[in-house]
Amino acid sequence: MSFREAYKLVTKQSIRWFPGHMGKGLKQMQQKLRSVDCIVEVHDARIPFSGRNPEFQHTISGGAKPHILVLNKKDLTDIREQRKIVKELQDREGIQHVLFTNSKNQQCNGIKRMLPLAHSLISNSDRYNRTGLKEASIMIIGVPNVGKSSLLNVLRNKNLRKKSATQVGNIAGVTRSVMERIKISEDPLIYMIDTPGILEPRIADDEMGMKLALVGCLPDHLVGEELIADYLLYWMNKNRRFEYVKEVGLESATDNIAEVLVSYAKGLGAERKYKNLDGQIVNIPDVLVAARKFIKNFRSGVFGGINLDR
Ligand SMILES: Nc1nc2c(ncn2[C@@H]2O[C@H](COP(=O)(O)OP(=O)(O)O)[C@@H](O)[C@H]2O)c(=O)[nH]1
Ligand SMILES: [Mg+2]
Repeated sequence: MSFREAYKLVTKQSIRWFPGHMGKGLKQMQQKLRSVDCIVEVHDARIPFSGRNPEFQHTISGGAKPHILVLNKKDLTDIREQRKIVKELQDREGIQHVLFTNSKNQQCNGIKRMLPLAHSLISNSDRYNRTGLKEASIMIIGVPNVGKSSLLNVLRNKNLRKKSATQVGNIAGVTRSVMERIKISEDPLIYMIDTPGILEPRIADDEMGMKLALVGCLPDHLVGEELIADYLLYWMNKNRRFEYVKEVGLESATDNIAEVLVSYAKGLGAERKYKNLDGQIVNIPDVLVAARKFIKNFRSGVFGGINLDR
């Protein structure tokens, strides 16, 4: 059986999403940058090599500030690849400090290491020593929905034992403006600034755009659930990940998303009413419900740990 080897979109419209608040957010971030001592860039660990906003590279980490790349949602990935990914990021992109985290787990090793690492990088940085400041600010940046606010909350709860302070949401784009500093450590005194997720205004690469969509960095309804499901199917087939076949009630793998969704909808008992050409109302499989469930399975790890960049 052969499957698609590359993924091409008919129109790129679906992966273009740069609402006004993103441009505004980026400006606010640049303004606050002067008073920031360290940048924590959060990204989704399921796409370790793609989808980061190049704008961050140029305008934000461009100044010689300490930078930590946090690959969050590690609970949804194949953890055996962590070491290799860290090495590749170091070798290929010169990123010195990479941590894997699961912001839903207070005991997570990466979370435990984050503040000590940030603090040691800050203490050794020029700016900090020059100004003689006794407090440090960390700005947390990244594309939408990668877990920036969740991380901030877990650090805050862990170190200061207070209730959550910054809003978390499973819809891309919950945090819309650059927030005030939030204290995350008393001694040493460290503040963190949450920011809205910011995407590249023009995602040129179809696959990169679809990977971002699949992990939830773009709103599903804008991209289209059936298109996201189709990309997921393409990716699983190409990588010989056939866990889905049984789940959707098929006998064997297929590269045809309609076949997958119709079979799945039937299995789920999902139907919708449809008026056929004779004007009769008939029940047909609800493929949208099936597409949503198919994507949800992937996102909750039902199809196993995943690295979309492999
Ligand atoms: N499985 C998993 N989900 C996470 C993790 N971190 C955040 N999330 C979820 O991802 C979604 C986006 O989180 P949020 O903190 O609002 O992301 P932000 O837009 O980057 O601030 C929420 O539904 C979180 O519950 C993680 O480490 N693992
Ligand atoms: Mg947020």
